[in-house]
This record gives sequence, structure tokens and C-alpha cells, in this order.
Amino acid sequence: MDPQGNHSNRLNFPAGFLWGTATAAYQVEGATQEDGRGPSIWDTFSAIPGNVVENHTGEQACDHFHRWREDFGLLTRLGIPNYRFSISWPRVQPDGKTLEPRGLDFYDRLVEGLLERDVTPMVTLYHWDLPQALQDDGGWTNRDTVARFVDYAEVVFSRLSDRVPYWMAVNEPFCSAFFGYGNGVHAPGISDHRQALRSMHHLLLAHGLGVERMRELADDGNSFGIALNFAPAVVETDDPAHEEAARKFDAVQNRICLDAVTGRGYPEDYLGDVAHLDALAPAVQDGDMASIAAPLDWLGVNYYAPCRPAPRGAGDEGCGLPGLDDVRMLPAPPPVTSMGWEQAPGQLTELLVWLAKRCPTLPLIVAENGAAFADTVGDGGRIHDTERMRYYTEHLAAVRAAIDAGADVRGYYAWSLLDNFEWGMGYGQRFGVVHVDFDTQERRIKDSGWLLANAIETNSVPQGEIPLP
Ligand code: GCO
Repeated sequence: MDPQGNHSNRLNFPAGFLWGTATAAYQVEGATQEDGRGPSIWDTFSAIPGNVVENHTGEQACDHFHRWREDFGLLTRLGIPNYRFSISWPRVQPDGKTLEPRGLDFYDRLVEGLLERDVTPMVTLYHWDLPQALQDDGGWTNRDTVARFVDYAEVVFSRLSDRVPYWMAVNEPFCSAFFGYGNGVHAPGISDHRQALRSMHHLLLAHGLGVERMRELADDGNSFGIALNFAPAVVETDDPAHEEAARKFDAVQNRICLDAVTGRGYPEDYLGDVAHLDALAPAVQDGDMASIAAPLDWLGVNYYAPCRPAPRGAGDEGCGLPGLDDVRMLPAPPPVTSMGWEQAPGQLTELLVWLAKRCPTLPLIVAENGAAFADTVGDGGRIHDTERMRYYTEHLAAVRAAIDAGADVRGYYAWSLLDNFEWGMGYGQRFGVVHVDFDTQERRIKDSGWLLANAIETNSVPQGEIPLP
């Protein structure tokens, strides 16, 4: 190691690079009826047979509500200095309006527990678990929900902001709106393109007004971002029809939310793609776009894989999303993860470089990156998850390549600390660097967890072959 702490034959990260792991409330907490918690749309949605693989629900999840001390002990064992988690809105306000003090007290304990272990918290206020009571009044299609969210943001921020530096109002508004209200594969399970567009606008408005409200209360120890999920559109033909399908998909997946929150407004091409629905433009009221573009301190980048859009022919299954009626997804080429997602680290480099050019004044933080693979618990409880180790090594190298190309990437949060409830896929898709036996709730650190620990300890990743821990 040289005086600057650089290791030869390894890819070194900048000094001060933020290393962390991420989770989300509904995916890990369980205890869905404890301490006055109200039902969320995910409690309702997952209880409906057929909505989630094997009818799994978040009722128990990783039982993190009771086992958080053990889980934070894993952060210590792995030397993970930053931890992103989300607040369950219905635990803090069971009806979406009325404070449940025990809910807020729980998150106060989590923050204290992190600080006691020298782990820096990053909070996401909304990671998809809307109080069901608000959905009963229209949910994100109802503009009133925005005001409810701002009140909720103020309540949580007022309690925790003195100890939590990093804040995000909303995680992936695209998924929440388009999968929740557009094609129905997520809660609340609605398939209505007009509702999806209205919901997306209101989620973005909630983000902007929430950040604005929190910034009014903030001191210089607080910074604000948003986590947007990106999937670069890969086209391997110069066929104009393919190019058009990719343009449409790129607008929906990669540009609507980004351009709105960074002050460009909604992309004109997309407004044209959905003009026939007469839903997005009418939802926009005077001042909304300026509110949505509330200044940010950094951009959270959630990346897993690219997509391969193509023109949709007769009999082809479509995306089911607004503006994509004539678009389908081609199967991902190998290597893929157990989710069927393409492993394409080079696309992460290209994405980060593209974002750096599109938002040159906005530092980037990879707020989620990781992979699901089937895990086998071997002798002595060892989990030799070499595919996940390779995914992390390659994608961390991709982040470093983006930094070398001039992208201002400040950090990387692995998704996820724990195997957890993977939404519509239930518990069968394991993203954790720590294995969870959902029958016994036993935790076992996977080899990928030790690889991450080594990267953190050395602020670098190996080049080429992966050293086995
Ligand atoms: C998302 C969500 C996470 C997922 C993870 C794996 O990005 O979809 O933020 O909750 O579990 O991405 O799909």
C-alpha cells in the first residue's frame, strides 16, 4: 500500500468514498401489527392470493423489528460504515395522518443503534408502503396524498434529522407509480395508465415538496437526494423501429423522473407518447414542476441491469406501461441473475457517465446495486456465493471506471444487507450479502459479505480473479 493508501493490483476508490448496504421497511421489518402499526398497501396487496409468489407476505419478513440489534451487529462484523433504510409510514402514522408515537420511537432506537456502532444512517421516507387508509382515498392518484406525505416528512425529519445526515423522500417513483397503478404487478395492484401517470406526478411532487419542507427545518448537517432506478436501453440493431422502441422505453425508465427532478420538466417526447391518455398534463398545476425540481445535494442511482426494448408484434407480450403499448422486452442474454436480469457492469459505467454529463452539478451515490442468485448453505454454514461475488467485483470495478471517466460518484450501497421480501417475487429471490433462513430467522454471512467487507476495509476491489475469503 502506498502512502496514499492505494493498493497495487487493485482498483482503489477515492478517499472518503461512502460504502454501505441498504434495506427497506416492508422488505425486512415484519411485525406488521405491532405497536399500533396500520396496514400498508403492501399488506393488503400481498394478502390477496396470487399477487405474490407462493402468496408470501411481509408479515414476518426478516423480523428486523425485533432483531435489529443482531442485524446491526452484522454491520459491525462486516465493518460497514453506512446503512440506508426506510421508514414505514403506516408505523409512524397508521392512518396516514395521526402520529403513533411508538412507531417514531422505533426509528429513534434504530438511529441510536446505528450511531452507537459508528454507522451513519441514510433514511428513505417512502419505499412503497403507503398507508392503506390513504389508498382508500385514492392513494397517489389523489393530490391530497402529497400534503399528507409532507406532514409525515416533517414529523419524521423533526425527530431524527439531528442524527441522520442523508435523506431521501422517495425511492423509485417510477416503480411505485407504474408498477403500482400502471400494470398492477406491485401494490396497490391497479392497471390503469391514467392513474399511473397521475400517481407518478404526485409522487414526484411529494418528493419535491417533502425535500423543500425538510430543507426549511434542516441544518448544514443534512443533505437531500432521491433514489431513481435506471435501466439503460440496449439496442443491437440499427432498425429504426427498434430505435423508436428504445427511445420510448428510455423516456419512461430513465428520463421522466430524472428530468423532472433536475429541472428539465417532463420530456417532450414522452408527453407526446402519452398525450392520447390526457392524464399527465392535466395533473400538472401551476408551480408543480418548480416544486418537483427542488434543489438536491446528490442523486441516488439504483442500477441492476439494462433492458432490451424492441417493437411489439402481434402476439408479443407488452410492458403494460403508459406510452409503451407497442414496446416489448427481449430476453436478457446470459449471464443473467436468478431474476433473469442481464449482468452488464459496463452499462453501469455508461449510465454513471451519462448521468454525470446530464446533471454535471449533482454528485452521484449508487444507492442500490446487487444481484439475486440461489444460495446453498454448505458445510459449517458457509455460503460460497461466487456468482454474487463476481457481480459485486465487476460492478464495483464499473463504478471505479466511471470515476476514472470523470463521474463524481461519492458512494455505493449494496442491495441488500439481508435476503428479504422481494416484492412480487416473495422470499425466493435472495439479494442479501447475509443469508436469512426464513424458517429459523438465522443469519449467515455469505462470502459476498466478506468480499464487501474487504472492499470497505481496503477501499478497493481486486482486479481479475476474486480472492476467496
Ligand atoms: C428496487 C427496490 C428494492 C428491490 C431491489 C431488487 O429497486 O426495486 O428499491 O426494494 O428489492 O431493487 O429488486
